[in-house]
Amino acid sequence: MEGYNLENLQSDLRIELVNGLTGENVESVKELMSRYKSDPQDWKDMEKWSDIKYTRTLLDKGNGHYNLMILCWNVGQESPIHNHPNSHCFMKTLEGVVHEELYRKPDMTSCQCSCGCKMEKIGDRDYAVNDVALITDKDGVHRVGNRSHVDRAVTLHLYSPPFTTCHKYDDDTSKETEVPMGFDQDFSSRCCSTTCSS
Ligand code: 2CO
Ligand code: FE2
Repeated sequence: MEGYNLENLQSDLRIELVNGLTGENVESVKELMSRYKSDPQDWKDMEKWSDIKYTRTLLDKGNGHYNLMILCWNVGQESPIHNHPNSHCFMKTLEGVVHEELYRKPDMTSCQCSCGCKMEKIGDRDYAVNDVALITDKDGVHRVGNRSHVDRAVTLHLYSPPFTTCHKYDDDTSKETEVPMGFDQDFSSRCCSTTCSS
């Protein structure tokens, strides 16, 4: 909607999630993320690009209830297969196209191979500008990446509740490893509306 910018979205998210995410407001958060139409002017100055891996820039700590962040995917960059422990992951494409591969969450007790079982892919799709995805560990675990050889991609993510580590999964053995989820930049102190206390 015209006139609805990233700051408006941030304020509405703070209000919607003032008491955190419940079964009741998952759809509302998704609708707010969809309502915002990507305008590079809103987020261009917060981009960070690396030749090594995609970068994570924190926008808002959501008063402890969620983390809102921008991820910058250079050409060909992708995540490992990973989960979002006990959290809802909302992802909106701001620029370019990101590809998601969805995998069944491994159940090591059902794997009969002593050296591990290959991860089982259960779906994949592209997310173009303004598309919004939602994933939880109940849906599976995923790999996200920018398959373009030419165009960069930028995505906006909301995780509620926030998490500081997740698990990554080896493609061939399904072996899981805990990994820290750090930030390359932190602009959360810019968040200064009356609805934000931290
Ligand atoms: N979960 C990954 C991260 O926060 C990005 S893939 O989309 O959820 O780094
Ligand atoms: Fe993810």
